[in-house]
Amino acid sequence: MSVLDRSMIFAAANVAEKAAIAAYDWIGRGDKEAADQAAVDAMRTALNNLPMKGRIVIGEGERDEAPMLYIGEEVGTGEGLEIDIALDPLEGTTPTAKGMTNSLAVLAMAPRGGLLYAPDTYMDKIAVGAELPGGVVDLDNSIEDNLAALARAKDRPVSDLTVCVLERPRHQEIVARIRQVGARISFITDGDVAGVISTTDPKTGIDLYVGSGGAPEGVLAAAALRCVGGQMQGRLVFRNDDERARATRTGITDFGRKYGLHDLAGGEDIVFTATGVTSGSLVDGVRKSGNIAQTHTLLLSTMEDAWRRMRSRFHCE
Ligand code: VTB
Repeated sequence: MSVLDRSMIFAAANVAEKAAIAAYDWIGRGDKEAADQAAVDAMRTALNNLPMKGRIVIGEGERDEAPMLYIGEEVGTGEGLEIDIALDPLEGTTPTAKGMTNSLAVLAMAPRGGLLYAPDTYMDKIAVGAELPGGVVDLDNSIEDNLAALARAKDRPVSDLTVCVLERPRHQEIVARIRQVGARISFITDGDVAGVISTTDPKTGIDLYVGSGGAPEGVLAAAALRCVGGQMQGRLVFRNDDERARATRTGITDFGRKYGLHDLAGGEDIVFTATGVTSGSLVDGVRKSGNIAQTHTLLLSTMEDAWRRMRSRFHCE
């Protein structure tokens, strides 16, 4: 029996849509802080209109550094279900500011306790799509072994596999090793939520996601994979004591823990929505003409066995 009902899927989508429309005004204007702030304000206003006892578990940061949508902030009208919310009002502030592709307004919801309360640190991640044998890849195996196992499971040569990797100097070694065994790499400049999800969508051609990105983005991606199938593992990466202290504050005691998909997003009912700000592999960006805005949103949930994309039109002020 579901605790969440389907109206929650559309309610969540509406929150992401509002954030994306607000960020639209800042596309290509070189000001990523302003773009983020616009999305944050709009998302918070929309969340506060929802009939729920909402609590942010993945947000803009800790209370002392994020005036709005901080981790632990309560949102919603205060009536109704206790809901945990993971959000990234603007996943891809840089691509938005630079007028580049692949930026999203993202939101996941689950009844209380359904999403990992993760610190704002890095996370090593690995993910593959659905319909593969359980444990086909593993964070503790070498990239060479993971690619060989994935190639066997997909009955294709390693040279035919494509790995999505965030383009960062820290990934130099793994990139060299992927090239050494002959697989293709599809780099992304930002946006590893979309990168992870792309492994589950055959039209992207992505077979594997690897590398380290934000832990909050890891929880959001896991929420999406719970809805559409796929496998993911993550392990927090700590660069200093401040980051270890952040983890302690979120209740983490085992710093070396390998999180599986259900550890990251364990809720029985999960809703995930992402609206395009600029166009990308998952969804199209916002279009605006006069006072009409059009949005394109991915709506996923564990309550439905479907990939749903929705186009909406809004009258703006
Ligand atoms: C990723 C990516 C984000 O941060 O998590 C990345 O998904 C990790 O941080 O879109 P670095 O940029 O420090 O490598 C983003 O690029 C921005 O939040």
